[in-house]
Amino acid sequence: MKKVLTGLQPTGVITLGNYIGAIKQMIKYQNEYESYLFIADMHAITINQDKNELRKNIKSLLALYLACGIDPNKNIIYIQSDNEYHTNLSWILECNTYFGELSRMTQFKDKSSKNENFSAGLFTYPVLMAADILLYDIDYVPVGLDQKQHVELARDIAIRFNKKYGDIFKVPEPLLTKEGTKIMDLVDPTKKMSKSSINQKGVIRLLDNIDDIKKKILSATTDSDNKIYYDMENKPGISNLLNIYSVIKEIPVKELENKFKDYNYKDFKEEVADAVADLISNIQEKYYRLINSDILNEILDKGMDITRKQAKIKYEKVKEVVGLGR
Ligand code: ATP
Ligand code: LTN
Repeated sequence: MKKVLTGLQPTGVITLGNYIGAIKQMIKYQNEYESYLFIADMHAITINQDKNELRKNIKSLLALYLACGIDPNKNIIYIQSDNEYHTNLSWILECNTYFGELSRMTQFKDKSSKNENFSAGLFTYPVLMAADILLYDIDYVPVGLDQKQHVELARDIAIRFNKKYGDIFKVPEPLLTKEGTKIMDLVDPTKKMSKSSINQKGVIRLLDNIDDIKKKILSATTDSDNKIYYDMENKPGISNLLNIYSVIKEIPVKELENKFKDYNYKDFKEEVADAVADLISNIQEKYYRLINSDILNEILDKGMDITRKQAKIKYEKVKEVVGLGR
């Protein structure tokens, strides 16, 4: 069976963008592929984290995975830092990655330009991501558009390593959905909706108050044309709302253009707001039932055991071909 893997960082409450770009895809794939879903806490500390917040976010992210519809019987779910082979392999891969390659990563350029004192971890972050993937012979990696370049780097690293040391790693492929590729900020629809965004009004988080969520959608930036059709370049606000509605309702954008052709913006936004509110209140109801339950630790223990065993085999193989140890 083909294998699929993705991870999200526990850097705050996840957004509608994360849900659509990563989690929703995994919900679909869990029925078709052997699925791995993890909490990328080692990636989270590439930028400064408050330790209590981080710990809280890790558990909260797990409960959100489940509340969104991730089935623990169909996914191997684990915390990245519970499995030391990720960072072990990452070091070996770093020694097979060029400084120039990492310098070209747009996320690094973006994030490092915002802060003078960025960590070395922020720079090597994509290599750890490659290790996350290459440890398990993964076929597909569902991500949003912002992570595509990192998955491509993982491919390059795998191909280069295989050339040098033999056929060790499976070469993974990124999986992107058309509509969900990039959900934009509601206030500035030319910018990605991001967990770490400062302006709260543009970002919908899965644990936001439902009335606030509706308000955010009703006041989303649009244009003065008052016609509803998809044109990301000239009508980014409306196109973004069409994308969101399309993914939630599973109706192609083309059909929606027809459905909404006689709507004004206010009525259209109300329909989008209701769809998002329905989805998220459902998730929240499940989340609050799960957050203090013992089942969370059981799931993580199981995921840790399974992935450690699998990762150890791959890591030992890598050590051997590289000539490390005895
Ligand atoms: P941060 O703001 O801390 O960088 P983020 O919101 O970008 O966080 P990540 O944890 O980096 O979230 O990403 C988790 C997953 O969600 C990744 O697969 C990423 O591609 C996807 N994703 C993030 N933002 C969006 C978005 N706006 N639209 C679609 N997918 C997204
Ligand atoms: N860098 C990713 C999270 C992440 C990931 C991965 C995604 C870490 N390792 C491996 C897919 C595969 C992010 O910030 N979204």
